[in-house]
Amino acid sequence: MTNQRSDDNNNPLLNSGIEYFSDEVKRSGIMNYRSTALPTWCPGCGYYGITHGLANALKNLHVNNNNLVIVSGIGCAGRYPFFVKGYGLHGIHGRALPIASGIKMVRPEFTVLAIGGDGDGLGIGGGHLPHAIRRNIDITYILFDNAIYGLTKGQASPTTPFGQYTKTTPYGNPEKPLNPILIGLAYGASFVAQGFAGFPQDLTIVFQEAIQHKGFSFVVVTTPCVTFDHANITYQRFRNIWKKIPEDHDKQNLANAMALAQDGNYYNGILFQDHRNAWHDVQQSIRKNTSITK
Ligand SMILES: Cc1ncc(C[n+]2csc(CCOP(=O)(O)OP(=O)(O)O)c2C)c(N)n1
Ligand code: SF4
Repeated sequence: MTNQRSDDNNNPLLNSGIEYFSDEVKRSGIMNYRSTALPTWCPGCGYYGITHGLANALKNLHVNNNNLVIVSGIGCAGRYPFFVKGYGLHGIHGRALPIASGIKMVRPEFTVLAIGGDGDGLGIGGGHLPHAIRRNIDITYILFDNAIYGLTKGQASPTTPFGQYTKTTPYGNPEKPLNPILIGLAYGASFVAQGFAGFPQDLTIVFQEAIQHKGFSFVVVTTPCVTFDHANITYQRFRNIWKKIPEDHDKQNLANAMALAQDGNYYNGILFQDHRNAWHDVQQSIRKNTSITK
């Protein structure tokens, strides 16, 4: 596999001689998980922080690039597979989860990540989330939650706060937003975590745990859309409101995780983890003709 993309020859920045990646980044080994394609995201977009956090996690886990598959839907977040050194599938809007599930079902040895924005994953693709979760298929789903439709230039999304002004809500959003963490917990995800794009080091830890978890891992990353949202998710507003998960929080206690998800705070880290059988374990037990165990 090569991390040189065929369209690199036409990339003006790469051909300009400007060093895009610092020596420190190059020495860190992180470039083994970054393609040479340069992101087309707006300068300052939270997606850069997520990219850094995830590349670091893949590096720390020594994930084999030849076994790495990133599946995305459509949106600014959907461009993600272009920037990772591994196999990538930029799919259709809202369909990252069924595609990723299918890949993992037939190639269980692959590390499969599904990526998508809040519109992709909770709007048009919202019907797929409960089914991927209830199958407990061993993939990691990272929801890039900027509470806006970025690619289509700033319409309200399923997580836009009540009252927020957007292109489609000129008098303020009249609808209540979804709470993705609570949804993940209520559907029964075996791993639910959250983080902030402005804290890439913390994201690395969460992503590592999510990828290592055997079963469906749901990671919600709150991330600023610096171009179309100047009021809600901004670095200035969000940097100081994140809280550490209380030390006495029991990750296996669903009711406590649900309480944290609804108390109005943002908690950085893993809220819930349940070590139950993943989809492939159940399949294996069926193949062995033994009874299905929970
Ligand atoms: C079937 C279909 N409907 C609508 C669109 C238009 N569309 C493209 S991206 C997008 C929203 C993306 O928002 P989000 O998933 O939040 O991702 P972001 O761009 O913010 O990363 C929409 C509505 C489309 N491409 N395909
Ligand atoms: S429009 Fe928003 S989400 Fe899309 S790249 Fe720009 S800042 Fe990021």
